[in-house]
Order: sequence, then structure tokens, then C-alpha cells
Amino acid sequence: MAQLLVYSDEVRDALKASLPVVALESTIITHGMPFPRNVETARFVEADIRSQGAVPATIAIMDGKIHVGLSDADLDRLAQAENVMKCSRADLTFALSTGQYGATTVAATMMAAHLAGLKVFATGGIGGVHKGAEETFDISADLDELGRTPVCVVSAGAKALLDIPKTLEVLETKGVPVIAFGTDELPAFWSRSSGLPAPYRLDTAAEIGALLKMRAQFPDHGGVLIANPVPEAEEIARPEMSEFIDAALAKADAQNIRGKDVTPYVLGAIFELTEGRSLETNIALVRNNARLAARIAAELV
Ligand code: PSU
Ligand code: MN
Repeated sequence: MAQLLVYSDEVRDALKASLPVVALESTIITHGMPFPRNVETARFVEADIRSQGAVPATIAIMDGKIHVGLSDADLDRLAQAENVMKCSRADLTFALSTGQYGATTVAATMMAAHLAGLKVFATGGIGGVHKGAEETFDISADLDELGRTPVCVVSAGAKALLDIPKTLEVLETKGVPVIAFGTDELPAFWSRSSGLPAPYRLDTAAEIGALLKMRAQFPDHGGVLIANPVPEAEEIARPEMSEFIDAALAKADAQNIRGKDVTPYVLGAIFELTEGRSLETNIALVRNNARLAARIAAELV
């Protein structure tokens, strides 16, 4: 297994010196945002993590290896490459054994982070139970991974295009603590409000660190989900956002988009409908999550 992992010098040195390290996914770069804002954002996010005294480890599949920490050149290559595989748990070994280029989702990034000994991971929004899942059975592998892999995922909640009440139910069934940061309400990605109370609330990185240390004492403990609301100045409020989401979902349905193409397609449609505003919000929330993740990682070293 160790031979499958390729660390950047910066990440290897940080792990040796027991410095805080934050894992980052790559699907958000290849399938979540358009070029060149995707690579620009990836660089901002890495700088945000460094500004809090931690080291970023962006994870991607290249040349049959799991790369933990990418060089500037690798980030560029990934952001511009075409036909990059979107790799969740089910896709990871295929990408590795065939030597294909792969971007890791929340699920696959958690797997890689755990193999690499990283405990904290920052992203935008997790995948979850899609609306209409009672017909399509479309439930993201992110939820299963949160149930089994001991990594703390710092998000802005589940992407609001999902069925958030059902997503919360599945997380509870899988034994995943869901903790809103500094708010009583579960945030909904582009919006600070979902209309649903959060299962738990914590207000400081130190309190989250204490929870993670407590959880680590249990054998076979899985992940923890932190839901950090987007800063107020950058949010798109829920009433406005739900109209965009409904229109984008209707478009996806009319185009018969299914399976792993749904999330990238709907994100793209929302980008167009909001004339780019959704992207600005997405960038702000990822950066906000990265800073919090760095502070949480610092509590664990
Ligand atoms: N959050 C974003 N943009 C994204 C994603 C999340 O802001 O592109 C990606 C993540 O990688 C997440 C994936 O794991 O979408 C979920 O896809 P699916 O619903 O197909 O499991
Ligand atoms: Mn799916």
C-alpha cells in the first residue's frame, strides 16, 4: 500500500515534523469549477491553509499512484486536462490499475487521506441523497465513506441540490456526528440556512478537536462531518437559491442526466442560471472551510 502513495516534499516533511496537514479533494477542481477559476481557487485554498500554519495536501490519481500533495505544475495539468475520471470509492482501483488520470471525490479523498495518516480534510459540500432517490437509488458514496473512514470532513453542509433531510437521516444511520460550526441551523452550501436544525453545534476549533480526540478512542470509528456556513457577505439566500436549484434540476431531468454526471451537470447549470454568482459563493465557502480545517488540524498535533 505504501508504494501506492507519492507524497510531495512539503507534505512528507510536515508529517515527519508532526505539523498540521489538511487534505484537499480534486474533483472540485476538475468537475466542480470551470478553468481557470478552478486552479486559481485551488491555489487560494492552499494559501489559506498555509496562512493558518498548516500544510495543504491536494490528492489526485496520476500514473497509477495516489498523489498526496501536488506541485504547482501538477495542479495546472490537472485543472486543464480533459477526460479526467471522477473517482469515488468504486472508481479508485480502476483509475490506479489502468494508469488513468483521476480526480478524487470526498469519498476517495477520505480513503487516501486515511492511508496517508491525515485526519482533517476540507471541501465545499459533500455528496448525499439526491432528490428522487426513492426512484433512482442515487445516494453518494460520500455518506458510506463518512460512516467507515476516520477523517474529519469540513464542509459547508451537503450541496443544496440534494435532499437534505434524507441526507441527514442516512448520516445518522451510519453513525456520523454532524456538527454545525457557530450556528444552530444546518447550513446549505450556497445559503447559510437550510431550515433544518443541526444535530449538534460547536463554536471553536478546540471544541471540535476535543470531540475528534474522544471519537478516536473508539475502535472502528468513522468520520465526522463539520458544516461551516458560508460567510454572510457571500451567501445566496435560500429563497433565491431554491429557484435556481429547481430550474437546474429540471434541466438535468429534461436532458436525462444520470448517475455520477448529475452533480457536475447541475453545478454547471446553476453557474449559468446565477450568471456566475454561484461560483463566487462556492469559492468563498471552500476557502472558509480550508481555514477552519487548518485550525482543527492544529488541535490534533
Ligand atoms: N462540492 C463542490 N463541488 C464538487 C463536489 C463537491 O463544491 O464538485 C464533488 C465532491 O467531490 C463530491 C462529489 O464528493 O461532488 C459528489 O458526487 P456524487 O454525488 O456523484 O457522489
Ligand atoms: Mn450518485
